[in-house]
Amino acid sequence: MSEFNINTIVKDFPTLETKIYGKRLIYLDNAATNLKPRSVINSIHEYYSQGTSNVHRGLHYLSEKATDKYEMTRDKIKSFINARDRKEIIFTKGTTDSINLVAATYGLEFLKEGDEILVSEMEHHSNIVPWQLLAKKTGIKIKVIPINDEGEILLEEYEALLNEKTKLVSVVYISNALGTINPIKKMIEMAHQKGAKFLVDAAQAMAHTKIDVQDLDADFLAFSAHKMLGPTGVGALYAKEELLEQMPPYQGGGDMIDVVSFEKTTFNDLPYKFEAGTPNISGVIALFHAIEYLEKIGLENIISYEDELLQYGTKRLQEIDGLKIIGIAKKKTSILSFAIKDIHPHDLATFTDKFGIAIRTGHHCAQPLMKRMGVVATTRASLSLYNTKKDIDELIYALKKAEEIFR
Ligand code: C6P
Repeated sequence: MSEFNINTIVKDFPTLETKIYGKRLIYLDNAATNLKPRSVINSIHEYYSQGTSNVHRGLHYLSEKATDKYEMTRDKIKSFINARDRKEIIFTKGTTDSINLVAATYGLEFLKEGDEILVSEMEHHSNIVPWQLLAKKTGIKIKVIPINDEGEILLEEYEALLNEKTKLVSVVYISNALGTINPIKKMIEMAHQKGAKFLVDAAQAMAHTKIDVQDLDADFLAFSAHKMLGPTGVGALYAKEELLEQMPPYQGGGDMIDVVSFEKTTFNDLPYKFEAGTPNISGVIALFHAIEYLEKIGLENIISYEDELLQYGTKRLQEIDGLKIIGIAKKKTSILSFAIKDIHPHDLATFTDKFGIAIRTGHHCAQPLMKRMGVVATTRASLSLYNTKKDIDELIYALKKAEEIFR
């Protein structure tokens, strides 16, 4: 097991040296996007200062070097999530793009009127709206798996919703607004028993839990680099090869073709069939370094450290009068979402900002979930491997001050 040394980890993230209103930055908005280690930042600088070139197109030195590095990330992801084959990794703009890819290709090709898709009540809008757009075009039905007051999926209700019309289940692994870790493996098994495919929204899961797509038997898995220490605007879709082979291309353009004529175009092999146009090359290369960093620290170390912080934060939040934690699932990670009686979340975030604290308030792109939990918005502190108990102490201090002032 690699060693977890918080003092050296903190030094790897230069943004933590930033002063906010003259104060130390306390970055607790990691579910929105997390900070980047120096190796990730340096790789982007290096690509643009020494290695700029397009991929898969040139035979010159720099193009071949860029292509090699770009393709190395595919191999890195393959081993990180234990995919069977590198062809099963498609680079996209991120989770949203990956889910839209599945809706626009698999969905349009294979789903028809009368078919049903199941999503849960705790989904991010990215895992609701693409299916609604698809439903408009195809006449499929979207059914919603309910959750309990703690923020856990009701498995009996899920079982009752599954039937021979269910063609796809699309559920979040870790909720961005509650922190709930869903029993995805079990849910996939249940969906497969009815012959339905399963898409996992792993946006919040990649840096907070170990993912093995073969063990899960996931059909599709979507994620974003920027929530796993990588850059924005890049991510990937994992899909089983047999599904990708059957799916039509997503977008048309350079790189995704084999032969083009005005009469007929044939398409490139996997994974390139789904990667039209010049991609986010520096972003993909930087993602390699993000995964390498996570591996260096060790996911198992990160998980146990974040759990310690979560337990500590959960306990300390109880000190605030009138505070209710939204999302108290038995299995949860790294997210502290809460509401404080008589204080609007936006007032709270504006106030804590002056202490150099970055937290997010609002509906977290999960409006149906907010409705289910009986709130319009929550305040969310989301944790990452470089946070400390001191960060939580300062948040509690600021919340206590807010309590004094707003009441
Ligand atoms: N959640 C948050 O503050 P993109 O924007 O494509 O990288 O990720 C979308 C997305 C999909 N699913 C889940 C579970 C997510 O958490 C997110 C992004 C951010 O919670 C921004 S709204």
